[in-house]
Amino acid sequence: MDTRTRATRNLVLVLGDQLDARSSAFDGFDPSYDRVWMVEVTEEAEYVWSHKARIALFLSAMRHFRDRLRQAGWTVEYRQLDDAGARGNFRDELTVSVRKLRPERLVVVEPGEWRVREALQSTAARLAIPLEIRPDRHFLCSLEDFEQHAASRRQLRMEFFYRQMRQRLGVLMAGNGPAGGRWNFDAENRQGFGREGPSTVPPPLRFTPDATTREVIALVEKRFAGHPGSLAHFDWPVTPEDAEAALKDFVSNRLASFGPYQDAMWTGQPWLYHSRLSAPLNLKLLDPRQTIALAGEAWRSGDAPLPSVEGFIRQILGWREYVRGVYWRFMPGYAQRNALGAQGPLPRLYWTADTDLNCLHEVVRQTLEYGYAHHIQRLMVTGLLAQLLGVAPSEVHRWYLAVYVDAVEWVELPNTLGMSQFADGGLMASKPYVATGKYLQRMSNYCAGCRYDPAVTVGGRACPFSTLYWDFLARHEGTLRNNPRMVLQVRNLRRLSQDDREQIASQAARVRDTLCR
Ligand code: FAD
Ligand code: DLZ
Ligand code: SF4
Repeated sequence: MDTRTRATRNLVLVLGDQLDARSSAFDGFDPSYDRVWMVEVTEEAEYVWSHKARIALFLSAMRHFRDRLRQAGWTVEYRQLDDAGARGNFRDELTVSVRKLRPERLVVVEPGEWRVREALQSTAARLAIPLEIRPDRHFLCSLEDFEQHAASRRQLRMEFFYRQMRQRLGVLMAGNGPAGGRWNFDAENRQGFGREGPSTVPPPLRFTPDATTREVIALVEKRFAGHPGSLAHFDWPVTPEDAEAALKDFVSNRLASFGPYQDAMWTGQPWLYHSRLSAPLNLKLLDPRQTIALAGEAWRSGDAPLPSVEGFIRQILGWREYVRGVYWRFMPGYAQRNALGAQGPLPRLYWTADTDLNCLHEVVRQTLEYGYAHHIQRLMVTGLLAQLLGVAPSEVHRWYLAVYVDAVEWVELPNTLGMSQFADGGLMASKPYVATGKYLQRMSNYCAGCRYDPAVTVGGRACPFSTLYWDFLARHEGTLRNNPRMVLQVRNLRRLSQDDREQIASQAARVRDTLCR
């Protein structure tokens, strides 16, 4: 760390997901009086057993950001994980720095995680130093605006929030109404690839590791050798320039087909028509405004059809902003929710991919290889199995926070606990996302390579998803029958004979035993 001790006015704390030189942290920054503080700490990699690629991405992007600030002549107090004397957590590093530098105050932008905000606030209080928390301008909806949106409603729904955001910001609008006359093109946007599979998909731009990234990769391989995942394919954007190039490449080459195939899955094709922009967005290397504007331009210039462009913008202007609002409105209690009372352990296969359920094997293998899976792989393969098995939501949450390169709690937790596990009882999703193996058969080629049959519910060939689906409905019938969006599914359950139900229950118990032992 820098050992100079001239008087410091503001010590500006920059966390690993706040790598934006235009952020409010730097409003009024005067390099003659103010310093930047960034620390690499093992606790953030170990608090959940993080994928090596997640650790490498954060550390590499942080080091690139540090170098950029230093090149601009700013003083950056930077702690590398491998420095002698590294303290390993935010509290101890901050304590040492405050005692050494004696700043007048600390400044930080709203952190991306409740736990981290608490740690900074309690440390500042203990050291009796003021901590100014500034709003995060990266997001299009401030926390106050979300509060206002939520306060006037009995029930929160993403769709209404999203429409309001489009109107407020004039995104894809034609006068007062939506461009194309519809707010939503979901009906067109749910296609599989059929038997032939996807035609040639333009591969995404790769970012070959530079010297800084290679150094970090070596450090992670050494320090976190026992952590899950591989670094062999590491090619993520780690600077704003990389991130912008990735955005342009996506908009030019894959956005046009994003809409129809956003829910489809195919063996050996991790990216398909997805953008891979979640990590650079979440690290704040990329601005959502620029992302939305470029996608909108592609529609206006005729380079991409409206359903694809709307489908993509909905994810960023809708879901991404909405989950952040939900997180901060309902934390810290949100993390404890468990509406369906699920208590089971997370099967070991989530860390190894060692399973004969082919869909699970493919998605977990891909996750370990790349630190990436697209939304439907997360929701309808790994998430669905955990929900049908009745795994404790807190365990599912810890896994998702650990294994994806884009994982920061404000976005991961509502997606996992709410959307995927229905543990918030319907705040995020109006019904549990549950399906039999037939859904996966329609949307992927996974079942073609599997020893199980999605059409079979009991017996040796029964697809565990199909067995567990009916078992889930039966176990939660009392709760689900009151949900208007589950009427059909509960009605179908009631068509099963008592004998069918008993066979399903005992097969489900065997599946649970096998997967969770
Ligand atoms: P694309 O499919 O190209 O989508 C474009 C962008 O939209 C993404 O980059 C992302 O910024 C945004 N987006 C899409 N869906 C969502 C969503 N549901 N919530 C918020 N933003 C969204 N996303 C994360 O960024 N971090 C997480 O830790 C995370 N955890 C998830 C856990 C579960 C259980 C589920 C079901 C989803 C999770 N998501 C998470 C949302 C989504 O799966 C990822 O954003 C997406 O797969 C990232 O890949 P992409 O950039 O290629 O996205
Ligand atoms: C995820 C992560 C990792 C692996 N390492 C660091 C780190 O060394 N230093 C840091 O400032 N942040 C890291 N992060 C991100 C944090 O876990 C957390 O998500 C953010 O601090 C929230 O704003
Ligand atoms: Fe997955 Fe069932 Fe299909 Fe096998 S048959 S891939 S377990 S959905």
